[in-house]
Amino acid sequence: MNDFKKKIRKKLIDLNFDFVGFTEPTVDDKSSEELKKFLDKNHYGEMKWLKKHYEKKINPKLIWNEVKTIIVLGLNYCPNHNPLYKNKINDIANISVYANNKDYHKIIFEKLKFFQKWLKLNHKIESKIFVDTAPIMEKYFAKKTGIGWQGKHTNVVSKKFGSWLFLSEIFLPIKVSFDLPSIDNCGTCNDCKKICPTNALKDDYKIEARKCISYLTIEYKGPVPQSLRKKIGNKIYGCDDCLAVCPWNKFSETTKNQNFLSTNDNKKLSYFLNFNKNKFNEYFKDSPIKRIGWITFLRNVILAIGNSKSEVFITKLTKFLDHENPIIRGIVIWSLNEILREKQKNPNFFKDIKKKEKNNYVLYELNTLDQ
Ligand code: B12
Ligand code: SF4
Ligand code: SF4
Repeated sequence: MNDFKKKIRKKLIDLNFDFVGFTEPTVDDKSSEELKKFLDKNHYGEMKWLKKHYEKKINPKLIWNEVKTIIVLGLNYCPNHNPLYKNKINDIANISVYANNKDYHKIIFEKLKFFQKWLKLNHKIESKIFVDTAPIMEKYFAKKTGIGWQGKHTNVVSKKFGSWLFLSEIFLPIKVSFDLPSIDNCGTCNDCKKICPTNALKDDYKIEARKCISYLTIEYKGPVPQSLRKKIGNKIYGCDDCLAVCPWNKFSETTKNQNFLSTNDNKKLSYFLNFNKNKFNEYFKDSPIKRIGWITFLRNVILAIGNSKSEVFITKLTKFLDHENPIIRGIVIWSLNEILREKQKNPNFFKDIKKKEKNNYVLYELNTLDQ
């Protein structure tokens, strides 16, 4: 390894990155084609930016013409427990591992900025830094550096860190010797595909994002498709099932970064139902959850409450029937019906609501109740 590469690696390891790899800024034909197929099938749903930036994705020079080397960084965020146990506790608000404390984008960005200044000051080299902030095929470049391989759940899996890695990149305008890619170690394992509640991983190494709970609870703002609601269970933000079941996690060690360890664990659904917009913004001010906004968060909480089938929520949910937002009224109707149907109570409950309701979508929810 040349001296300069050693210096860069040391600096980044000193900044507590767990992996530092170097690769060339080109995308091979196979991966460009696969991304194109994904887009042509509309598997991206409402994430229209994925389609819009296709050309940049397959050619990093369209992001920065000077780039000659991509440094890929991995940061271990392995939790101190396997999060799968949470799926079974109906009344808890199940938040995915990456969102249970500080926003990783901000934490990684600070480190990258520090490095960028150091590089300029000490070596007079300009650079560009990214953490999920540009149309870069982060997993593809990660795989090329040898950090791990793209598993059947489509995320990068490492022998050392399992599936718990955040990725980020630095673009350099100089060529530094490239590392070697690692090979696929999924073998005959299909655990991630089997566990996926919505069958979003039907085909090996491909995801139908529109069906993924992470997409439905984070990216998608509309009414969650009725056929997928029950499969979401108690998940109110993201999903980790396919990551958590991966057998390679057995070699991973709990993250040393306190900012990634959970501070939210096992809060009840009722805790969040008592929030309002201000409380939401205040409570999640440093968290990635803030990005989805109060209404989408409330939609998710109410949906999970429907899946809890717990009668204790009936009075509180009823108050949301007058909510100004139709998405909220629609999901309240569905959730109340799930709870009331379970208890075989009051089949006429929704008749009066139907008389008052004017919104077509909410009327659709009312007309499709199967009690
Ligand atoms: C859009 C997006 C999503 C979407 C789509 C998910 C996806 N798998 O792409 C949604 C909202 C569903 C999502 C969910 C999650 N995400 Co996300 N997401 C992204 C984002 C912004 C872009 C990814 C992208 O371009 N996807 C488009 C798909 C089509 O591309 P692809 O997976 O790279 O490759 C596909 C094709 O090209 C093709 N393909 C390519 N080569 C080959 C070769 C062969 C042989 C075949 C058959 C196919 C094939 O198949 C692949 C699957 O369709 C990246 C950040 C970034 N800039 O890269 C983070 C990123 C991928 N997400 C991340 C995380 C952590 C998550 C979640 C775990 C969050 C959570 N807990 O809820 C889940 C995991 C769900 C899952 N199983 O993927 C991390 C993953 C880190 C890692 N270790 O890999 C990233 C890299 C962010 C980061 N900086 O750390 N995410
Ligand atoms: S994150 Fe959940 S819903 Fe999405 S692919 Fe993985 S297991 Fe399926
Ligand atoms: S669970 Fe199995 S198939 Fe899925 S990524 Fe991990 S090793 Fe590969």
